[in-house]
Amino acid sequence: MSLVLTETKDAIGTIVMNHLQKRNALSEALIGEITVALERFREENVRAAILRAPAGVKVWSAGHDVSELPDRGRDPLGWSDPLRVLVRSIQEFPAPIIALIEGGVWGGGCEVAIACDVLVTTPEATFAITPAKLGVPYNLGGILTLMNMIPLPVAKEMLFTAQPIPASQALNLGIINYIKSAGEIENFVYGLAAQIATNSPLSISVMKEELRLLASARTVTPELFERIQGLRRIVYDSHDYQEGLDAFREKRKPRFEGR
Ligand code: LCV
Repeated sequence: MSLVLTETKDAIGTIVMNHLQKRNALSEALIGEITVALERFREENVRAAILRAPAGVKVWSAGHDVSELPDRGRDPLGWSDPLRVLVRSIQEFPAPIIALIEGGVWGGGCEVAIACDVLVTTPEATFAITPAKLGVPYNLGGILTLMNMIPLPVAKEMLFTAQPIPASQALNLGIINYIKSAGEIENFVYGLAAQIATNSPLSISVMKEELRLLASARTVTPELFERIQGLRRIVYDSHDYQEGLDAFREKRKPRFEGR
């Protein structure tokens, strides 16, 4: 059974994440289908894409599929981790991707959403960044995505509390572009996509890539990189990392001991 529904019409591609039994948890299988759809859109010279869940969902995405996170001792968010692959696919896709968001966006789902170029949500949407809740050491690229999109004090609050923020606060902070009611969001998003599709695809794809390259342009010395990787290793080698995974799998609250 396919985990996504896709459609291409008038040079606008739509991907509906449709693994509702697992609340669109970003499993390797779901991510694989999304990236295949994006590749097809690229071949079809789609001029705008929309990433969404079915209308009316309570959860847009439950974030990284926790059951696929490795046990302690291995970096859970390395370069080839499916979630990292998906974020890069979105950021490197030549046409703008609009995230049409209803419901809760959790963990890595937030990074997928803010990796999109324009975010439009319903008033009930919420955003929760959850590594601290699971005991996971977020990775360098993920932290940079968050730093580029969210004011630092708010990024720290979201990372340290792991609590959801409402769409209204995300709008005030400029994390999302619009809030629209459930009855108007679809027409609004497709109107935005149609507007983009009438403009120069070459100009847009080059500006999107310029923005991506400049946003990620940071001086990261070997010492800085190795220091950060060493810090992250302390976490994913830890008792607490394993406890976070075990607690999720056993559907209980984790008991973190700081070791
Ligand atoms: C696997 C799941 C998941 C899931 N993985 O429905 O950002 S980081 O670093 O933290 C990164 C590592 C990351 O993204 O981690 C994941 C962060 N996500 C979360 O903390 C959200 C975890 N999920 C929930 O809190 C609830 O599922 C929500 C509130 C999203 C929905 O609650 P609801 O009561 O509607 P259930 O919890 O009953 O979930 C339905 C099924 O989906 C599975 C969950 O285990 C359950 O499966 P079973 O029916 O087999 O028990 N599921 C939900 N989220 N992230 N599986």
